[in-house]
Amino acid sequence: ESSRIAVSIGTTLDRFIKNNQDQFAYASGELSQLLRDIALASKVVNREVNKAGLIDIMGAVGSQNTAGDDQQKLDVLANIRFTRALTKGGEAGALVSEEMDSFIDLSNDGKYVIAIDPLDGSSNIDVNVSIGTIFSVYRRKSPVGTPIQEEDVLQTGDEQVAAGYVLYGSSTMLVYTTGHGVNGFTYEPTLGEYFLSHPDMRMPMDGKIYSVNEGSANSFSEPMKAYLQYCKDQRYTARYIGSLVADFHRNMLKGGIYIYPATAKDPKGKLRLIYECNALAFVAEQAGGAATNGRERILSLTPETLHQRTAFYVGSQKMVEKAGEMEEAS
Ligand code: P6P
Repeated sequence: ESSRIAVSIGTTLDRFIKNNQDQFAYASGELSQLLRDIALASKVVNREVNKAGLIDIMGAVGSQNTAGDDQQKLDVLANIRFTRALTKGGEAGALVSEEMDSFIDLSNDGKYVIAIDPLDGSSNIDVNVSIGTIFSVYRRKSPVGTPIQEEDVLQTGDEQVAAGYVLYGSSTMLVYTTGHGVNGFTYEPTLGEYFLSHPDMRMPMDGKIYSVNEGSANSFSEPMKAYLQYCKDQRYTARYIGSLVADFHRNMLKGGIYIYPATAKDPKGKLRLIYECNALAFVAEQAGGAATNGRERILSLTPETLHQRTAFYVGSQKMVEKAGEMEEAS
């Protein structure tokens, strides 16, 4: 049972971080500063996301990222904002981002490696659907002051010291864990502060919501087709926003399972292990949920490459277990 940390509704994020600093790994203050730097960047991105329709930053910018997705201008802007905040903050020694082909060695004394998807679900920007930032924090393995090594950026999810997401939705929320449970903060833009609104978040052990893009169902594996049929036989509700952070957050609060399985188009799954699945898997497990690739625990997977993809089953423990049983039975 992870030790519950000091919480009181209405605490600001800054106060919360300060009150619980001794709970963080290596209680040295750097991780606290890192979390503040991430929160700061999210405030800047939030302002731009909320104005997306007003200033000419809509639509694709013409370039593509490693995933081959058209880079929407906000994608590029968000990457710049987070990269700049984390570089200036000085606590990050290296950055891995969906928007950058290789990792960036910041050549400083930063003890941490940040893996980030600065703006996930950006195809939803133009249609005003919620989008999100996903981040993951590791302690670098190689000595500070030496060049960043592959071992620093290809760590298993279990090595994370912090992870979380920002959801730019009807309200903007920052949800994160440092391995002592999960806490959610809601942003008050007129004050520029995040306030603790969801202390000690727990994902319901079971649920009745499944989030899958059934448009790809013809190419699902037999066990995946069987699980989908099981959900229908149980009269579960289908909810698929097409924005991972939004679907994940709803399941965190209401219970449910999000699945992006292997498909013909993405035989290894579409989502990225290092800066999407590991972060959300850490949050899910810390809230009592589960995350697998259908068979194995996400946080145990050893990454081989920076942008590698994985099938992703995440949500209420009993739902992920059931889907896994059907995989095993195949
Ligand atoms: P599909 C958005 O591009 C994203 O990375 C996730 O946010 C979302 O859940 C998924 O891909 C949607 O993919 O293939 O269902 O459109």
